[in-house]
Amino acid sequence: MTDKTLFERIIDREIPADIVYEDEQCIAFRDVNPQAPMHILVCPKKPLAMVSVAGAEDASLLGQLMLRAAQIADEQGYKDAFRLVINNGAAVGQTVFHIHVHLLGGRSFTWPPG
Ligand code: DGP
Repeated sequence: MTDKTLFERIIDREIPADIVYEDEQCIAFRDVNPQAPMHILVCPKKPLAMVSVAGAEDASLLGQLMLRAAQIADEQGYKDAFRLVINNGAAVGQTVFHIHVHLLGGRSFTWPPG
């Protein structure tokens, strides 16, 4: 048995993923169930369950996720045309309790979101 989240297991290379970016703090890989032509998950390596449990000490890390998402979008050809989504809590659709930013692009999106 393991207490690791699915995404910690991807970080630790225990399960495969299509990794598109990695540094000391963050990792980004393609979503297994893509909702757009570009659907990448940008995660901190620190195992924080959700944004609402992050603290002031995590401010820089959370900022890094935004910056890395923008960088990856640019690298993927979606510099000024991407959407970032973070689900915080099961009630709004979070299923993996390790913070991740959904980076989506390559189609039109409606507002408000569903
Ligand atoms: P959320 O619902 O916000 O917690 O998003 C979780 C996402 O994780 C969902 O879009 C599907 C994706 N996902 C689930 N299992 C795997 C997996 O094993 N590999 C990858 N790459 N993505 C996964």
